[in-house]
Amino acid sequence: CDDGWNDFGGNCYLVREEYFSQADAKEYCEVYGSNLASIHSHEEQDFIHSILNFGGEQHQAWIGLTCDSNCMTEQSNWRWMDGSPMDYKEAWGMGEPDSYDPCARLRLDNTWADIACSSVFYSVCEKP
Ligand SMILES: [Ca+2]
Ligand SMILES: [Ca+2]
Repeated sequence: CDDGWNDFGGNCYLVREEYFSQADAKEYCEVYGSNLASIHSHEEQDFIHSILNFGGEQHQAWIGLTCDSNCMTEQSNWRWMDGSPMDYKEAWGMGEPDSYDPCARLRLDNTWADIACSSVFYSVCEKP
């Protein structure tokens, strides 16, 4: 992987320590030939959570979780921005998704939760 990127399972991950909306985070990742991270296993979930632990604290961050319609009622409408299959869904937080906002992040407690897309967080980019 390039400098500053973390290697896991053959892919490279970057934690961007700047507060972006999810749309701005997506654009940032694309500039570097990557996407907001997609998560396909408990191991990948834990890895991403681990690289968000630095400077003495755990951080939450945007991942590439988005939704096109009925985001609150249809968990199955959620998808990964990079087009990869939604084959791991166990990380949704209790009761999530629970709002109409089509953006979700990885929280401090290592679960996913939707939130207003204009919220700002660090972000995790991923590329092959
Ligand atoms: Ca991935
Ligand atoms: Ca929520």
